[in-house]
Amino acid sequence: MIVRSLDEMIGSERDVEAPTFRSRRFLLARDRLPFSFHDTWLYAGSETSMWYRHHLEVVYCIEGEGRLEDLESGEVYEIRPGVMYALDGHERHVLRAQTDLRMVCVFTPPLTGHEVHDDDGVYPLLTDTQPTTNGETTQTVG
Ligand code: 9YT
Repeated sequence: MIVRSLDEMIGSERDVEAPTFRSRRFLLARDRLPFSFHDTWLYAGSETSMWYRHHLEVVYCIEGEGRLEDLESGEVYEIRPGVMYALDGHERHVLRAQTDLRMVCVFTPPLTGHEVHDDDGVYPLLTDTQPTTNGETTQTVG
């Protein structure tokens, strides 16, 4: 069994900052589950374009307000606490945070924690199979 609290994430390697969000990764690939589990804050006024070509993601809003645009269908959805969306078709999308937006995210396959969005908002497909210089085990496979 794995039990972790948000306090343990803050300031650790599992606490990742990006230009438009901060994400605390409770579960990553190294935890050997088939998904990763994140508590993500998107900053008020920010706009994040994403396209998870290699991953499926489910997102559940627990605080804040924003708008989600599906860039393939053009549909726009209001995001508020209690709203979930699932990117079951690898849709390109943009998330606009009107206030700070707190989202619980599940990714499969799990993130390793070393992914960075490319210019299209894509995370590469990494696996934790080979040692790296910092003692982590990460390999790019896609
Ligand atoms: C809702 C959202 O931002 N999903 C994207 C991934 C997440 N921010 C993360 O942990 O990288």
